[in-house]
Amino acid sequence: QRFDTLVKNGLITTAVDTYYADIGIKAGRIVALGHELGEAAEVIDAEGLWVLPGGIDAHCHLDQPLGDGAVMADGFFSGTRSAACGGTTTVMPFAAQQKGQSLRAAVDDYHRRSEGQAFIDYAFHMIVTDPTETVLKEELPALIKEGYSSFKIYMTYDDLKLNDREILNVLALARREGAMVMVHAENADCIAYLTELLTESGNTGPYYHGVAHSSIGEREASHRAISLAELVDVPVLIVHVSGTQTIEQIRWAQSRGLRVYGETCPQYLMLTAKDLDRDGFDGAKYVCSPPPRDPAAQEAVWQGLESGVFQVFSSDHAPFRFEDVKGKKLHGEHAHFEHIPNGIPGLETRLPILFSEGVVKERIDVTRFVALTATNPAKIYGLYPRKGTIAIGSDADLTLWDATAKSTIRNADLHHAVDYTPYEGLELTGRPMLTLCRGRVVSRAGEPENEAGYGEFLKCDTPQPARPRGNAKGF
Ligand code: DUC
Ligand code: ZN
Ligand code: ZN
Ligand code: ZN
Repeated sequence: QRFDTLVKNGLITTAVDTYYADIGIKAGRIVALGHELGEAAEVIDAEGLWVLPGGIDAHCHLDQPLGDGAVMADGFFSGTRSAACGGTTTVMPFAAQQKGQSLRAAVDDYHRRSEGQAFIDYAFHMIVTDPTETVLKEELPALIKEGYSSFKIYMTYDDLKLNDREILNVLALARREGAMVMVHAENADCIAYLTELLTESGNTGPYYHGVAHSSIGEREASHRAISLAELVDVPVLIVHVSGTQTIEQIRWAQSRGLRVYGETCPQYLMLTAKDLDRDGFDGAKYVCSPPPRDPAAQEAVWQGLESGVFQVFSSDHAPFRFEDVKGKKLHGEHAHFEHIPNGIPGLETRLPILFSEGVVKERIDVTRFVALTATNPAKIYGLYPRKGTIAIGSDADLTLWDATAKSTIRNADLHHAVDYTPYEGLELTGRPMLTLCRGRVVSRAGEPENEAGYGEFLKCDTPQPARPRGNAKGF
């Protein structure tokens, strides 16, 4: 037989096109696109369904060691299983260096944490918190060549942040070696100053987390990151952009021809500062950094998605349980907002929310949906064209959507290990009915159908924006 699997009669959608064709799969790869392709061992009828590239969640946190006693509820097993049920076929979590630790040790440790656990494929970003001589001269250049071609840096958090000189050093390194730098852009001193004022006046509930993490501090740090990257002449990506002011900075940079990229997340479309002010301690469920803002910010984020200011839409899944971590048992019933772990879950709900709220409600085109959730992250992080598109030679990572199916988000139906979802009760139209990773079914109608250990580690190539202009693979 010519194929292992044939996906027939579906409406294929890529970042640029929508067309009817059958997909022939052999040994986990797409080997034919067309009509009347021939015999297959297994035929999947996709009549009435949209066939999209499997999602790439290029920003999520799984089993990341943390300094402060908090633990992540999801490791690679539950995290990737949950992602698969939401139509995602590749995740990119972070191998985080602790200050004083070698970067190599952090990467090795992260391989131990992920080995044999994953349902779907995965690559690593690194987090660089301690850019010593050895890290800059030896470890980073070697690791980038070995397939870890992107890393995140922080401008805030005492145990993570780099100063401007350190940022310039790592940006220069990224330029020399061809890496993508992701920046958490918030001004640490602005946060510390506002936190002190709020604490003095007794304003320590979850709502004040959003006040302390001001959009002015986010905008200032974003502008600084853009300026430092311009000085060094290197591409940079601002992660988890929360709203209007940072979008203005990114748009300004892009209009000047700078290679500045932007990422946003479901929380900035669906939540506002009001959610942090919910009854009792429930606001803690919505604490993330940067925090959700206001309805005008939500509107600006939608506009940025459609107009191309944003290239990447990620979950920023940060799996902290409410009951024993989000401030309750860890720091008492009424923990200071400073002690509430920053981050919310979202691996499984990322694609369904953007599909329903974006595509079905006609705020973004379906081709833009594919670009934001699969194709662009693959290109920006060096996984394209193996991942992120439907083309001959690409991995058979596919997700088949019923664009009219109705459902309601219930945490009880999700497959992560977090004890809540910030989107409980949200009604959705459109859902992934069948998801394949390298030709193997990994989820069906929202339920997992694979085993831990199928997912492979992916080495990342040089990110496309970091390649010389005019290179054959283009962007
Ligand atoms: N940054 C992230 O990327 N995720 C969670 C919290 C944070 O500050
Ligand atoms: Zn961050
Ligand atoms: Zn994150
Ligand atoms: Zn289930």
